Amino acid sequence: MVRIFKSIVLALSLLTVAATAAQAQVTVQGVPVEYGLSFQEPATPIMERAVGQFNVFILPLMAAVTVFVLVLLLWTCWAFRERAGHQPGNFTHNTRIEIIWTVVPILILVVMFVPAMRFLYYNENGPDMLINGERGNDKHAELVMQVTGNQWNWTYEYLLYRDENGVETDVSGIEFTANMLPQDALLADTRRDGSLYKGETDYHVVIPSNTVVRFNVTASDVLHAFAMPAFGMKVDAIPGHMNNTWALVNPGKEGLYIGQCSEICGDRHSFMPIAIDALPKEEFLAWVGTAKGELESGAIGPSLPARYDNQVAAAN
Ligand SMILES: [Cu+2]
Repeated sequence: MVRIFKSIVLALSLLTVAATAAQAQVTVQGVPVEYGLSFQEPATPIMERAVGQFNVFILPLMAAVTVFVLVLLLWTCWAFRERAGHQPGNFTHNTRIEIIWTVVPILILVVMFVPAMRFLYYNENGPDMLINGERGNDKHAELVMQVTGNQWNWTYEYLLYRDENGVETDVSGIEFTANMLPQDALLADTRRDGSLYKGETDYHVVIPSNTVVRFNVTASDVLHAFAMPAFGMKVDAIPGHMNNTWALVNPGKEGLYIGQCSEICGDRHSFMPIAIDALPKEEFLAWVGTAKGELESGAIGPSLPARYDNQVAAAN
């Protein structure tokens, strides 16, 4: 009886371990896919809005206008053809139709302008305004970091982490430069997804999910652009100038995100990817502790979050 009970306990604990390991595996959330026609799955409220307003609303509106004009043109060519005995008219103005073709496009532009301006304002001021459409649910940036574009890699410096309760965690000293991982190194590293060649970097940026993160973006040499498609984020990195943007990765969207420099910046422009791990706050804080220690003891960059090692453990 005791033996049966013991084996049940053992089986249950093994299941729990397996479940925890599976839970902590690295999910590649945002990455370009072959033959992908649409946007990546949005991971932030900004991208949700961008897709909702521009891909779902304005794109069909534009398509409808284009089809309408094309059909009108083809129909006119056919219905008023000379062969059917039509003669050109000799009038030059028609007040009613001129009013219609001025007012209707203006109305269409207004319909497009209002959500576009609201979106731009949100994109600029989101964290200080409202998130997820709920007033009174204001969230302020908890993590602030500086991103510097260089020919041809990115330098990340963690500046401040203060959580929603005002509790500060020391992130000073977390500064590193992330380079694209060469293919042989990528394939040799069992913790990583070998298909992410030209997307994976040696060191990852780690940010907490469900948290507003502010990115101050600049460049050290020429123009670059810091872009992460699934976040709806693309900011010019300009030498001598500080731009900023923000991201809030929705809960449930934790994982690895791949972006790239989006400004032609020189001959290795296409080899400066951006790899961001968005992880639950506890995992982010655990990584901060480890990374700080590593960098202070002279490492070039921080090791990957614990999730990557769990993944290896789960695979074995
Ligand atoms: Cu660049």
